[in-house]
Amino acid sequence: MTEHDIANSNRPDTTSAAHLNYDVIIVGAGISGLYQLYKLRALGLRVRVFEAGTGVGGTWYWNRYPGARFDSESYSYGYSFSQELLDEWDWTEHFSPQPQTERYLNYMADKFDLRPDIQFSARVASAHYDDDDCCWTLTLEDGSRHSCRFMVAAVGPLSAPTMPRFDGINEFRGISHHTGLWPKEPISFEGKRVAVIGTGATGVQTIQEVAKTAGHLTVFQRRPNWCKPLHNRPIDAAEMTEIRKRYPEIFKHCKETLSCFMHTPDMRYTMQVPEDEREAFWEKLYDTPGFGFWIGNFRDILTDRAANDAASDFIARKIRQRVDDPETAELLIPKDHGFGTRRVPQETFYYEAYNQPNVELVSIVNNPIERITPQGIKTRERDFEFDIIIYATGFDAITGSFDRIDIRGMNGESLKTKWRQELETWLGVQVAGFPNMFMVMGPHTALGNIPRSVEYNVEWVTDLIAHMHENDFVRAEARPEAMKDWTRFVLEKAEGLLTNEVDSWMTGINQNVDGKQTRIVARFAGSAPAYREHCDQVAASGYREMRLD
Ligand code: NA7
Repeated sequence: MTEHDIANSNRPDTTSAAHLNYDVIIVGAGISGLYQLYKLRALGLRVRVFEAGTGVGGTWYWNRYPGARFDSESYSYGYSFSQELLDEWDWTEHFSPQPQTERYLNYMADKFDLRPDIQFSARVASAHYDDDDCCWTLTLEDGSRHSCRFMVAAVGPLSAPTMPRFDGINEFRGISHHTGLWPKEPISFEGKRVAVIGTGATGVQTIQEVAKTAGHLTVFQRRPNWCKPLHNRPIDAAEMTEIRKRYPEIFKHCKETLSCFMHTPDMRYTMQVPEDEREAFWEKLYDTPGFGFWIGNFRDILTDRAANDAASDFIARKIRQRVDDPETAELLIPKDHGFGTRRVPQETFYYEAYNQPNVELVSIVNNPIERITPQGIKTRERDFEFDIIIYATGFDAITGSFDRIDIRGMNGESLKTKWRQELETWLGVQVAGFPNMFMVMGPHTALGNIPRSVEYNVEWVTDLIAHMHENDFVRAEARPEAMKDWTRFVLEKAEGLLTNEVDSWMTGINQNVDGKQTRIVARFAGSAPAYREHCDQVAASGYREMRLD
């Protein structure tokens, strides 16, 4: 008998989960949580979802700010698992606006009758693991406790909104909201004095929309981002019929591309392509809908400095052409990082908005915001009065939504504390020391076109849980050495990327959150096919990188 066997022989019988409230608890009813529920219920398991919002949709429930929409082609973003769903749902725009996406996710939830297993307005405060019973107990903010064998954290990589740390935020007498906590009731900007703080992907979508009707819009910009045109357009019934026919081809293609988008890099090296040919290629990409200029560009624009400088220069020239006032144009051109090294916002007449008389750009680099006043915003140089302040200030990304739950594994170890010391995962799915906890879209996983990665992650976790169920296993934990190996592999795959040299949510930086000031490798930067291949091998080997008891 090994030490482990002896320890196990003294344990209570844990093979039955009958004394537990559920077999599996899923945290979050976004794209991941909904699909995870659907899959696990099909195994005949007792599954419960706890969702903080009052409805399904996750990101697409909370982010109902003006102008919110996909940056991925709608038909590459929807679920691919159900032919019926594909047959029944019509996308009406190439890049779906938030209200339609929220309707889509509600339609999916209703079609598969998922709601009875989802508890809404249920924010999970803590999740503690008990190794004697191989189970998790989750405590909700209302104090209720719920036990389960397995916990799936489907909490989203961008779902912990962060506010700036300005004094006086609560003293403002007008309306103010973070974009990620936008209210359901519509807000009119007609004739109003509006401020937007933040110019990331969210800020850009918000600004171009609010500029249409605001009496006066003031944009407070710390660092500009490199944006490219989205080129959205409606999809009519005939085009939708054509798209529907192409679904198998679209999903097959997404499966083969590096990050599951419909765009794939051009395998030429930038500086080896003659300048006129390069320019023509970039003109074409600039006119192409979606992320083409970022993801479908020459293979080396995110690794080779000269290539990146040339691509950046192309976009800078576009900004100068599109913005009338040369000083404003220069403020909108990033000087501290190259194109694509931060998430590229996609825009629709964003730059032209600054040509409107009702829109003003205020750079807060040398003129920082000092405080929020009851009337508006005070910068070092000026007092502004507003009716509405919009905080487009981003998220405590990737690990933030985990940090907000007091997750404790073996011996009461805190996941937050562990990750502050070193971000380690196994396949982005598990963490050694936290048995029976699985993550969908956790750190170190391949993010890319999110639903494509979600479907893979969910199916992989489902297969693992099914395998455990079939074999009467009650405890699954990644081996510590496997976690070290995976983490090392993730770091290796990120080597040489210019992205690593830049502060952004993608490198784990958030100046508004304590302890998030050091850059980390938060995502798996290798290809999605490589990620899947690795995970498939693990499963095919009978999960040898895990200890299954
Ligand atoms: P981002 O991309 O993190 O952008 C946040 C923006 O807010 C960015 O411009 C920040 O400036 C600005 N910010 C944050 N804190 C402050 C303070 N304290 N003062 C002034 N400005 C501030 O978040 P998004 O919501 O736009 O996008 C997140 C992702 O969600 C997006 O990439 C999509 O994948 C979906 P900074 O650049 O830090 O100088």
